[in-house]
Amino acid sequence: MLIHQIGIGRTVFSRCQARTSHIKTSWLRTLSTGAESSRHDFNEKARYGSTRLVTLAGLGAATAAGLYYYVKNYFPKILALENKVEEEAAPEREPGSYVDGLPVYSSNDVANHRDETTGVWISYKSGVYDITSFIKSHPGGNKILLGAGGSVEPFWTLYAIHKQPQILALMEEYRIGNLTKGEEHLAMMNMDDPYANEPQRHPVLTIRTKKPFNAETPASLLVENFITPTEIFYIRHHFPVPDVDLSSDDYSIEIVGIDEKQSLNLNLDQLKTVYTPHSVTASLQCSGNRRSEMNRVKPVKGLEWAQGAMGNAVWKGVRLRDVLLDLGVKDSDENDNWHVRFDGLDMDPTSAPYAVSIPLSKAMDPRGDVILAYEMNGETLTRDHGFPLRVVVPGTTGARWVKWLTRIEVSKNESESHWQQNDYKSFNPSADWAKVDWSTAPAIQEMPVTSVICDPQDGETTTLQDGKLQLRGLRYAWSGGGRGIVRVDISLDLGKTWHVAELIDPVGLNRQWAWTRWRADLPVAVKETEVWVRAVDSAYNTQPEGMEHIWNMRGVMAVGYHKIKVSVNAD
Ligand SMILES: Nc1nc2c(c(=O)[nH]1)N[C@H]1C(S)=C(S)[C@@H](COP(=O)(O)O)O[C@H]1N2
Ligand SMILES: [Mo]
Repeated sequence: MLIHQIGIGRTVFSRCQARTSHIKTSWLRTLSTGAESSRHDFNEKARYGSTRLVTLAGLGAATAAGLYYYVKNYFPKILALENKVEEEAAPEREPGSYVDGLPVYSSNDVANHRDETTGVWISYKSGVYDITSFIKSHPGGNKILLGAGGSVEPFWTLYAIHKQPQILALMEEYRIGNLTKGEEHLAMMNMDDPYANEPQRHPVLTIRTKKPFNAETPASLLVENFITPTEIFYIRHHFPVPDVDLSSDDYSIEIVGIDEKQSLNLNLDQLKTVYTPHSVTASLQCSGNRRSEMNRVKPVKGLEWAQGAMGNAVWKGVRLRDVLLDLGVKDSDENDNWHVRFDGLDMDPTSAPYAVSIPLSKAMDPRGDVILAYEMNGETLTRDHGFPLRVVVPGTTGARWVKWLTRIEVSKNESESHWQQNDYKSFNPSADWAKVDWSTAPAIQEMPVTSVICDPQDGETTTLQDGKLQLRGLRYAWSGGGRGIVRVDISLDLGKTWHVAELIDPVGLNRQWAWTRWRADLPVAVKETEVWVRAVDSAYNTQPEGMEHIWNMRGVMAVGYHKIKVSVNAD
């Protein structure tokens, strides 16, 4: 079944639109004016300011989802300051609740207070807040007024996970009144839903979150095919999906080198005609794949992926190496420690685009197969997978495969983005979220070896065939860095004895970007059995036995043996 995308006309969240003047949504317009430039000084102040200023910066940003950025980056700090914050906090009551005796304002009244001359008001549920005094005390604060005159809720429905009770309690300090009863909803309607123009998705996907959309392929379908059909391929978004209109001249890819003279600006047609196409079959896996198994050891922070945040596809595009050579990047070991940064068109509400980087040496490696892809499985990329262009970084974790690619920059430093610096890293199992220094761990690039049994499923009852348990059809093994799978081992007796599985797909030792499916038919004499699987890659790396000792607070690289329990029916 093929899904046809439906375009609903309205485009949100697209930076190419923000660049031209096609912006239609009110809050996006606000975002594009100044939000970007203020982000840095806001951050600086938050970092170096007093407790109070940090707190206030958070509140100022709360006028929109600048709060989101704040919370995300300074969450550990907020936790550390929690006690302090509580001392300072306003009257204890349910934030946003109706408070008897306070004046009542309509959503129109709130909308008429958008700047310093009128005063700056915002609403949250039934609460009306005047945050003008904060703006005045915070130089440059007016620039971060993203949602002035409206409800902050639409921003928080976007990033519900970041709605922090501490911030909500603080807002009550600025409480001036109640919103006219029945208008809470209206206030929200003043904002456009940035998720109004999402593509349609295949109903078989298991949804983890709707906004942003995150969904995985059910294990039972996952590896029925060596190449995962596009319409059931897992989807991992941080934000709403950009909608790029190639018929307008808005879309281009900016490519900049280390010195100012090095710069290229290409549209998609130019990219396709100037460079030789190159295809690569490569598996894409999210750093958080199998996180739910790790979560069972002890809760971790992140989407609860089972085994389906991975797929295998044929990607076609042009070699990034060719483009970079054209730009003037030297094919030499002088720049081995440099990086290539990628920006997507999707952005957080402070206009920070989704951005990450990879080592330049990977991009320049003629055998690294890094491509700027415009096709997936023989068809134009779908919006969910990055239309019109995404980077494909074989052997490297999914987070680096930037979708809706709009900017590439060669740099001596890694991307400064949140996703490069403060996410997608792993720590010691005892590391504590509130105290951890993210700069001490490198960003995940190549992933370790992993393997999975998809059929039968954990807890399933299965029927023996000729007295044998069939682990057939649906399982995969894969390793990062192009290391092929050389062996898959299965144990039915908790590791006392091991069987060797048969590898189904052709396997190379190196430059093996695709997964390898395997099969095993094993005799079982008992009714209940626990099946363990582990893979060995071409460097003889194998998986750790359990998730316990690789447990990390973010739940990334959950690559312990896959263990399932199955009951067997006598045949
Ligand atoms: N621009 C952009 N690129 C992105 C992301 C994103 O949110 N925005 N998510 C990343 C992550 S974490 C993963 S795992 C993969 C998922 O790719 P897919 O949705 O095509 O499966 O895209 C990566 N590229
Ligand atoms: Mo991911």
